[in-house]
Amino acid sequence: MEIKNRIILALDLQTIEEAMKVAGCVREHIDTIKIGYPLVLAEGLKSISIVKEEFDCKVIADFKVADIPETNTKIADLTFKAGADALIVHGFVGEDSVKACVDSSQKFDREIFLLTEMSHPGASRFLQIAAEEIASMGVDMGLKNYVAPSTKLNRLNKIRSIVGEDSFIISPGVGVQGGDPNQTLKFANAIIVGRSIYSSDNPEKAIKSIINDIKF
Ligand code: NUP
Repeated sequence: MEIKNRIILALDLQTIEEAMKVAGCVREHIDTIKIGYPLVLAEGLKSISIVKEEFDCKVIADFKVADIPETNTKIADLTFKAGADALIVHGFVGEDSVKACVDSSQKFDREIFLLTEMSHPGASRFLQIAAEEIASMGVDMGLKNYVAPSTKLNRLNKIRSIVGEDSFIISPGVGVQGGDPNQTLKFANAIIVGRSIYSSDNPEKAIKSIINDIKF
């Protein structure tokens, strides 16, 4: 996936009006928006097509899908039918559950991102232990897109070493959670940024300052 300025905007607002306002402020600088539960539970799945149509952007649905295969198929089918270009899927549920989402993505000619390890402190207790195996499972399944944390650079580096240089890693946790854009982009292909942009008084200034910080 090509991502302009290597920044994905996490649009975790809870009204479509606020979401459109923030995305409107930064529209020149991005072409990929991540939409997750906060906006979709508040405003519905139609948020995906509304954002896509207004900003002519790619949308990654961050639903961290983690159910049995049959339910995963339903979730993935509905998400792709709603217009999402890609879907974030948890790996810890195992190969059959992930494969259900892969099959759905292929049916709709879309993509999935495999979530290997998370960026928050609590993820160290359970998910970190399994993360390397989750990444290896993704490689065995032929997957090319991954999510790995910017807040734990050694872990991000480790995931990169498992999935290989030709895989595509997107990395959340930059900014408010403590991750550094430049350091993260040594190992990741793109960063995911939410609050540092949408909670700023001046979202455009905030994104420009991140872009200026990133050494291409
Ligand atoms: O490990 C993860 N950490 C994380 O923060 C996996 C995620 N998908 N996210 C998401 O990235 C999180 O739900 C939010 O949408 C975004 C980070 O937002 P912020 O911390 O920049 O506000």
